[in-house]
Amino acid sequence: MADLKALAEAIINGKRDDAVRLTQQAIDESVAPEKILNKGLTAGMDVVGKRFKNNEFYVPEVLIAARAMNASMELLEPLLVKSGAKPRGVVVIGTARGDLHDIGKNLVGMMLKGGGFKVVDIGIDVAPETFVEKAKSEHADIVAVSALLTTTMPQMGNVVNALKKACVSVKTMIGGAPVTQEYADEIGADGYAADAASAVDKARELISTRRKARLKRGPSADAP
Ligand code: B12
Repeated sequence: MADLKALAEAIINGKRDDAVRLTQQAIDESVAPEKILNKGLTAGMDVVGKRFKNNEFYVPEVLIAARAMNASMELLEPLLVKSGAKPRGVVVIGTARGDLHDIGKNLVGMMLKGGGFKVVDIGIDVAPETFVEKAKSEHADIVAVSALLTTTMPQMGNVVNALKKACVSVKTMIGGAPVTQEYADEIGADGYAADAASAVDKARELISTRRKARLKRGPSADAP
């Protein structure tokens, strides 16, 4: 019988082959793809996130877990699309203009994917206009920007301003080693998180605020 707890454990321990086998087994037994995602992959990645936050896991363990998660996702993704299951939200993520650092961004992207988000990674050295274009074309709920250099941090403010100027209704989230909550407040970003696990919590919080605001204003109030 399909064992989603064992699948979550396989993700936590980064056992890619076991994760793939258990995912396939659940699919073969007609377990709903959404259930496999939530009770297997996301449940596992949530534990990975908590351990990372508590310094029980480091970058390599997270990357290995994310690799197992990605392998399972490859089997699950077409079924999720077919079943019409909606992701928790769409996140467009990139590294600020002039900045080539992407290890942290990639980790955040992987954790968000594990957290049930559709993640559109637009790479490094991304111009504010590209963030705007992609936010529009992907119907993003959140635009996430990473910066590792003090010299590229102001580019995050440029992204926030460019989105406002283009009237794109989207939440913004920033992060990277030199970034702080104070800086996020200063540039008017909606959220900041210090690490990849907290980024998932923050993204969930932003999505829920966004949904509540939408309900208050009515369904057609803020189409992207
Ligand atoms: C690896 C590295 C590089 C690699 C990057 C490879 C790659 N593919 O990313 C290379 C060699 C290319 C590089 C180049 C440079 N680097 Co460099 N680099 C680093 C280093 C050692 C590690 C960064 C890293 O990957 N950390 C691990 C990840 C997991 O952590 P993280 O990025 O902080 O991400 C976490 C959080 O911040 C957060 N997060 C990250 N992004 C986001 C986004 C969102 C939305 C959210 C919510 C959260 C979030 O979650 C992540 C996971 O928990 C740091 C030193 C350090 N200890 O930070 C220097 C460092 C960042 N680099 C530095 C410098 C100066 C440079 C160069 C200018 C060097 C040079 N003279 O050429 C160039 C700049 C190139 C450019 N234009 O970007 C300085 C920056 C100083 C400053 N304050 O501005 C640092 C701090 C080193 C130092 N002490 O001087 N670098």
